[in-house]
Amino acid sequence: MSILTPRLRRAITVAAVAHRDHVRKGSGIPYITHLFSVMHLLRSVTDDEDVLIAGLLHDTLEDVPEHYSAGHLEADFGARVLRLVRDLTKDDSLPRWRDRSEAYLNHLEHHADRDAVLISLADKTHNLMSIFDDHEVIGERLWERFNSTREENQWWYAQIHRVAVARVGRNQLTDELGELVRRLQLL
Ligand SMILES: [Mn+2]
Repeated sequence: MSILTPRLRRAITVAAVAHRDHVRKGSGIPYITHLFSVMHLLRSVTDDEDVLIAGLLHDTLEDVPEHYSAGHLEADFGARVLRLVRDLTKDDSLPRWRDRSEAYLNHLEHHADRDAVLISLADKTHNLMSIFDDHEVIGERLWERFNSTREENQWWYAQIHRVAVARVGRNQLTDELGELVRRLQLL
């Protein structure tokens, strides 16, 4: 797909408005930068409009449900986009980081739509890129921002990579994440 379709334009606006008061952890830059990056990473592996839209909106239900609900998502973009975003929404009822992470991985490996796995792959690849960017600026203090340690993050990204390869096979994004995971082990 070479142009921004009307639905994709609408999703960009919705994402920018829904996340308007939301910044990236640590760097403080507007959250929309993450959503654009996820969309662009996704475009290296798919031109499916619903998947690109779900990529733009993947954090709405988890992070800004007060601005954009599941009902809005389905009314504006349809049941498939809603299902993809739901596949990527962590279970907030689990208090511990490790339990939430294991539940997410289990869902991704055994239940999530294959296209949701692609979105997760783009999401985690950009999150890990951001970790390296921030590490260059503030070094080891970076880990103080997370609810998880460096070792837990090393485990988390390695697991995401393993599950993604198992679900979708190797592609440009799994190769990119694999390389970043190797670098993370040395950080
Ligand atoms: Mn995200």
